[in-house]
Amino acid sequence: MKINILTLFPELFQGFKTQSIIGRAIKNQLIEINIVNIRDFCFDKHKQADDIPFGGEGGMVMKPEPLFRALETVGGKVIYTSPQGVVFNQEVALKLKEEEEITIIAGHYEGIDERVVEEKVDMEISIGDFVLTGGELPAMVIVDAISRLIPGVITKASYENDSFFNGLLDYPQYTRPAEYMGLKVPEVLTSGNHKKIREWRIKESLKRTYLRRPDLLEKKILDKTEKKLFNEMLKELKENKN
Ligand code: 4HQ
Repeated sequence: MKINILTLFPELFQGFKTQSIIGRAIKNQLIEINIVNIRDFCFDKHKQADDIPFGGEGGMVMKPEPLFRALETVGGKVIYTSPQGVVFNQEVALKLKEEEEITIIAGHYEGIDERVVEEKVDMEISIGDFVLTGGELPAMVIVDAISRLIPGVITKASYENDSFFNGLLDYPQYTRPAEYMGLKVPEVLTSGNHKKIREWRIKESLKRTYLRRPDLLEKKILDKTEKKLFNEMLKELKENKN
């Protein structure tokens, strides 16, 4: 998959492109990240990328000409990150990972001239209900979430365990040592009884989802085992309250 990112701050992507899982995915040619400096498409003497808004008030708006020009050099679905967009989630990530090429416009300041959105943007995406200084972090969030779904970027076992893959939150994880300063890991995990471990994990997932994200549980269809474990979990919760 080829991902183009249009930005005024290309250096923000240096670490993102070279480190950890994304760095390895690029090395292994599973993804390509093409950072396009919008400034390269500012043709006036001062290479001005932004200007004051018509109608006054507030900060600066990114000028349309450099964006229109930069977009001529790239392909694929064009995404613009803004709080006005559809809220990003795993479902959107799963759809986008099927694209051969995408382009993300990372706006800065007060955003971009609306004519670019109207003429060129296929999808406006928000990463949540808060306001950031720029679209660079949202672009990284989107690219990160999509990339790890591309075959070979992480092991299948890793993403099959994801929260949201099965519609439930993750169960708690522990690693060695089995005891640290008197803090022990749950006994079942060191028991070697794999059926018991599986059941404990499903139950913990169900408990967390029930307590923290009941909205997810409403959408989830429980199979027979999950139903049984869910009822056991409710019973245990009640007993612990009394
Ligand atoms: N932005 N989800 C870009 C965001 C945002 C969000 C603020 C993006 C300002 C210009 N983007 N501009 N939340 O807060 O995607």
